This record gives sequence, C-alpha cells and structure tokens, in this order.
Amino acid sequence: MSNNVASWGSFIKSIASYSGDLASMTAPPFILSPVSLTEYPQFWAEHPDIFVAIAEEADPEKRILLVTKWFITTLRGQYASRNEQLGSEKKPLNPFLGEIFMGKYQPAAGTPTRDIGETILVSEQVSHHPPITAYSIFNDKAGIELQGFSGFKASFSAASIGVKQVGHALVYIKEYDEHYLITLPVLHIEGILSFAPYVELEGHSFIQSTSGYSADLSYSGKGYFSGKKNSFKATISKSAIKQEGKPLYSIKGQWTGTSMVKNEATGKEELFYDSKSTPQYTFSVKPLEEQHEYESRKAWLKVSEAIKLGDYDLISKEKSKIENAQRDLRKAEEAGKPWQSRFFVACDPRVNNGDKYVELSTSLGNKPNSCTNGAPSQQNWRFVREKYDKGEIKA
Ligand code: 0T9
Repeated sequence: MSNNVASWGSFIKSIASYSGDLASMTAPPFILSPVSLTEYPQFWAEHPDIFVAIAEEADPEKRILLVTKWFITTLRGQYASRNEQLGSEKKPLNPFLGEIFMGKYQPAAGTPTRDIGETILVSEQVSHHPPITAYSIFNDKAGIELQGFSGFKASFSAASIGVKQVGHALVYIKEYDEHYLITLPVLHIEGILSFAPYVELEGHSFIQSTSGYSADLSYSGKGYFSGKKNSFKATISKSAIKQEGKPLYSIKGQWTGTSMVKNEATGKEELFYDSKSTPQYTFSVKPLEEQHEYESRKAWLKVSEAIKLGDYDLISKEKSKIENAQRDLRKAEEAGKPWQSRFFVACDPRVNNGDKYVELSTSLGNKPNSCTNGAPSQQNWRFVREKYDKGEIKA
C-alpha cells in the first residue's frame, strides 16, 4: 500500500497541474480498471424488459413515465457500479479508434422471464482525440431502438474532478414513430483525497418527446435536498419547453435505491422504481476466439490481465503495443483513405447538448435518425443499421 500511496500522491499532483486529456493520463495501477469505455453503453439496457415495455404502452402519458423509469434504471450501472462492486470508481481503458464492443442481453439462468426477443448492443469508438463512443441498442421484436454518443470534458478543483458529458441519447419507437431526446447529467468525482473516488451526479438532465411530453430531472448528493447520496427529483409535464405550472407527476428518491412517484392530480403516491430488485438479465459477448481483433475484450486481453496482476511494467508494455499499432495505422492513412467508422456516420448536429431545454420538433426536424442535411461533424453521430445488418461482425 505504501507504494500505492506514493503513486496516488503524484497522481493527485498531476491532476492538479493537469492540462490535457484526462483519458490518456497515467494513473497508479490500483485505480486502473481492466474494462474499456466502449463497454459502458451496456448500462443503457441492463433491464431490457423495462426498456421494451416502453414500446408496449399505448398511452403517450404512460410512455413518458416508462421512459423516465427506464432512464433511472440505467444510472446505477453507469455511475455507481464500479464503486459498489470494486470499492471505488476506476479509470477505464482509453479506447482506440475503431474499437468495438457488442453483445446481447440474456435472461439470467434460472429466472423465469417472458420472451422479449433479442436486445442487441453495438458500441464503437468513433473518435480517439477527443474520446467519443457511439452506441445503439435495439430490439426488433418490440420495435424500439436507442442510439447515442458519449464523450466528456473534465475540469479540476482542489478536491474533486468535474465532468461535463458531451453527447445525447435518442430513443425511437417504431409503432408510434416517436422520438425521445435524452440529455446527460453533469457529474463530479468525490473522495479523491481519501483514495476512494466515486461519482455523484449534479444539475439537471432532460427527456423530451415528439409526443409533447417531457421530463425534467435534477440530481444531488449528500448534504443537499434529501441529505442522501445519489438523490434525484423529476417532474413530468405535458409541455415540451420549460415546464410551467403544476406537473402531471413528480418523482423523488435515490437512483441507487428506491423512488416514489406522485400523481399531482389525485395526490396518489406509489413505488416508482426499486433498483435493488433482483436483476434478471446478464450481458453476454461472444467467446474470445470468435471475436474480431478490434473487439474490446479481445484487443485489450493482455493489458487487462496485466492490470489484474497489478504489474505496472507489463501494463505499459502491453499498452504500448496497442498504441504503436494505432500510430502506424494513422500514419498509413495519411497517404490514403482516412479511417471510417464501421457502424456510425458523423453528421451535422441538430441537437443542442447540455443541461438546457431543446425544442425537439424544430431542432431535430421530422427525421432525427436521418443524417442527410449538413456536413459531417465530429459532434454528432448516427447509427446506420444497414452497416450492422450487412457487416460481418455480429453480436
Ligand atoms: C459514459 C460515465 C462516463 C462514460 C465515464 C469520467 C470517467 C470517464 C467517463 C461519463 C457513461 O455512460 C457514463 C460514467 C463514469 C465516467 C468516468 C468516471 C471517471 O472517473 C472517469 C475518468 C476518465 C477517470 O477515470 C479519472 C480517474 C479517477 C478514477 C480517479 C480520480
């Protein structure tokens, strides 16, 4: 541990004097995770049954409630799972350009579940500087699709790291030809001085639907409105823009615990979501020998093993191999064709990101999934389903 403490100290110092790319920063081995950031989109559908239930609901007012509930179910995995399972937040592997992670959600063995068909995840690193991961999760049986992209910008203060997320997520429901735009909350990392970093959410995020309904979510941690960590409040309203007057529903609780929903018209209150209710699904990827060399777990295998051994020299050695191969690829591309995403296209951003309201109908047009107008842009990515269907690499 004394070694760790020493390297943690210099790590903290390097954070304080930091100017550059957090993802590529060197951290002491005990804080390194053997998991790449391309894997993180899997948290978007840890509960595929709750995800597909959105498309099965005929009433748009209930659908916005279901979208909000599903969104809340994704937070624990995204932001608290490292802390809960490993004792602290961990620094993920910084994905290389073109890295892929894909798989399927399966009912856990022995759990009686209804047949919801296949839910598939396709995730790809579409940019290395800055790091951006694009993803899609779809279930054809239910006719529902999620797509989005994710990057982040970090800032530093004495005792914490602030992280502003870049990107957004879009849900599409085929039967109702309906879109939901989801913005991502700001987060910060606490516990740095006590060697146990963990994530807390702050500020607002929004869900806005072409049906006209919207949700306004706000987050706080210990010492704020509820005094409990991982707290949130949400209001659901019928208007798309800034919510005025009384909301239809209000929700409050902890995204790592339970939350309650109140019908503002009747005053009736009931359980909204209990995150500790047994997870029924597991995420599964193909066996390593069937994976493409760009698939995350295969590509990072040796680095991951070195991290698990805590062998710093081996970690650097194996990481360098990947980095050098990438450098050679980029060099070769300078002369010829630039690298192109396998499953996504860069396109003109028509969505404002950040914690502000976005008029979905005007900013996205009628076809948020089409990517026809505007020049390619690194700031917005769209999933191209045909590229997956016609491609060789399958989940
Ligand atoms: C998208 C999510 C994102 C990725 C992570 C900031 C962070 C990398 C990005 C934003 C997911 O949908 C949600 C959750 C957690 C975010 C990570 C938390 C974190 O600390 C890392 C950064 C790069 C670090 O690893 C910094 C080192 C830290 C563990 C020690 C101080």
